[in-house]
Amino acid sequence: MTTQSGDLENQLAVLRQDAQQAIATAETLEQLEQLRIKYLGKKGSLSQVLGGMGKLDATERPRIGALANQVKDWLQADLEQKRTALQAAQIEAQLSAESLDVTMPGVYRAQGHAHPLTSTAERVIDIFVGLGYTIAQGPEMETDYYNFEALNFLKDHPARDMQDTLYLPDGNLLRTHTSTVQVRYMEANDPPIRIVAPGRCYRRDTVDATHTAVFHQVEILAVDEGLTFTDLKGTIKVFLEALFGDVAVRFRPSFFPFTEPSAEVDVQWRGRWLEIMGCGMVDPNVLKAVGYDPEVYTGFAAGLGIERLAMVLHQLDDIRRIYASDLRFLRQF
Ligand code: 2NM
Repeated sequence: MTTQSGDLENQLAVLRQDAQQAIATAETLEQLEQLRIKYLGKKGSLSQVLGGMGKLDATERPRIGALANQVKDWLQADLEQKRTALQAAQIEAQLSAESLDVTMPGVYRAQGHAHPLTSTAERVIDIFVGLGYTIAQGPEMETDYYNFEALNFLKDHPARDMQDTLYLPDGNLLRTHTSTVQVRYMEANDPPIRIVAPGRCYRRDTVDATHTAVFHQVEILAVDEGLTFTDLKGTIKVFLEALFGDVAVRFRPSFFPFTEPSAEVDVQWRGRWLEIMGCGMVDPNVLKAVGYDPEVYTGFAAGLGIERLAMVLHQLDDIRRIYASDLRFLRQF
């Protein structure tokens, strides 16, 4: 061994030790890359040591060359191992930084929902919309004509009494039913028609467990050639079964100024007969008033009170709860 080769061997040993130490303590992938460049790069330490090989005896070169390659392989292996370890640590750190504590209590957000009156009205409306009916609406302030006259109420009908109807100072009134909407719709449209008219109504009632001055109705109306009481009964049966499931339904003769014949409809619900709606064949006088020929067209109509229906469906005993805005009550729906 010459002095020069021994010197190179020494340099390689020192380089290896320095490099291995530095690689072992590198903390980031960037630092590791800097070390690769420093030791194994084109102008790195190993290249510099090998630069001295030119001065070696030809007999010594293979041995030193092989040793240098070995050092290079060791360092490359160390770099690779460290890179893998640092990458794993980086992923680990990222995962734990991004992890969610699924046991942490959530942020409470109050979740509102439809008022029982709204959801009850929507159930009724949806059933008729499903049967092909169109929703119709109209004003709450009405004239005597649309609320009574066109609907075949006689001039001295008790419903027109100041004690039953809320009149406005100008002679107009607050509608007592949504039949007003049906009259307006018939005036503006030719048969065949099928409409469902939901809306707020007013009556001059004393408030008690079953009455409020403001209440809500849904009324339906169909006018076409050849409609009969059988069509009315079938439609109501389909409607009530959609609402209550498989219930017994009965029709009792009744009277309304705007229908002839007229009937009250009862359902047997939780073992009792409950009056749930009114209905009838539209009176020819009503058809005449809107310009329909009663010799050509017949119609059927029905109406129900939403508050009353909500009370039946939810077993409420006092209509005033519906309007009390008591959250303890409303949250139950
Ligand atoms: C009811 C009961 C029976 C009704 C009648 C009409 C109209 F405009 F066609 F004449 N609309 N709604 C009617 C019929 C309403 O509610 C208890």
